[in-house]
Amino acid sequence: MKHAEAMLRLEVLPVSRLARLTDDERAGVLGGVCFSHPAGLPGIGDHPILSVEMVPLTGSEPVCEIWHGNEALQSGQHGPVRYRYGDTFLFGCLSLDEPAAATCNDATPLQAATESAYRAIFSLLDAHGYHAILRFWNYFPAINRESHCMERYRQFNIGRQDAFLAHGRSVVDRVPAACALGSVAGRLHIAFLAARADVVGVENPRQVSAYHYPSQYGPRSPTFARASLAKLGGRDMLFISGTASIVGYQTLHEGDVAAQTRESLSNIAAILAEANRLAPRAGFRLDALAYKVYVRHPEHVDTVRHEMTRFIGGAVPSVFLQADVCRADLLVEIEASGGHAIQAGVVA
Ligand code: 3EB
Repeated sequence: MKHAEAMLRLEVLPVSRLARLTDDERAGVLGGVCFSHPAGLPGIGDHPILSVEMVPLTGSEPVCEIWHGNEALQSGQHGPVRYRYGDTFLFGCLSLDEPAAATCNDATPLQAATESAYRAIFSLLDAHGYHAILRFWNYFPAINRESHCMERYRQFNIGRQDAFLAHGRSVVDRVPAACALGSVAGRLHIAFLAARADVVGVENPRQVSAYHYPSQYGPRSPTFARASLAKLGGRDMLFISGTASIVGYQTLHEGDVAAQTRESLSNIAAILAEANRLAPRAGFRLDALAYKVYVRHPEHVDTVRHEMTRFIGGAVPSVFLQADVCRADLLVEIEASGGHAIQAGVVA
């Protein structure tokens, strides 16, 4: 098979190491996301590296998640989207301001920015034939705040879904994995990883699919799958969406961060079991994933880390960040990926 050898490697490193990558290492970088507040990070060449205003909760330095490929890579720009790609993978990112205010009858600034961001991404991916989206990462400030008559996360969901519909994409079943978190400040930031590969959505039997959430959570349901499972020349990769203490469609364990952490991990375990059922040879394991953990209150980080280590049965590569989670009653959200190489310079 032509692309049988295509590989991804996730490297977690402090931002100071980013500037010290060798030329060879740089050439192999697809892109990545750095988390720091205040913002202001060194880029590397024209690579799509997103800079998100979030405070890392481990170590004293801003932290970056860098995706490396093993193919010959090129960079490009499509409207506001910066991207880098090889034969198999494409990583891209963009940061948009929210345009001037609107009335309650118009698209809100965040909704409009979200829709135009997703339209730009879909037009890039359609033009270049990267038909499988492995993962979206969505970050914007004040996610739980009400403005223009609606919570901002709900505004985001309308803009996102409208872009899917405008590009003739399904908003149920065949949707990508994602997360949506509240940053400290700044613009709407979106990063994504796409591929020329077969990808299927994975749902969690313990949870109602997010795209079927009832309207009490907003006029449009969120457009994401619980995970994306990608088949890449015999190698399977799994991208697990942000996962929280939700069973059915309701939040459980309000006010109890330890119980919320355990419930989130039970959900991840259920998604993993579902992925292993769909890809029996993959053998995904909880203790072989890379995790990113969003904690609403910094003082909860030790509790969350302790519960994770206990549940998983040992320390695992994890990035801990302070972030607002998209329901006001959620204290923690955990995402994970596996099946690719993992190199963690910063391990919790
Ligand atoms: C949830 O399960 C928690 O809107 O893209 C998790 C992952 C959540 C992705 C998104 C939201 C999103 O509903 C929140």
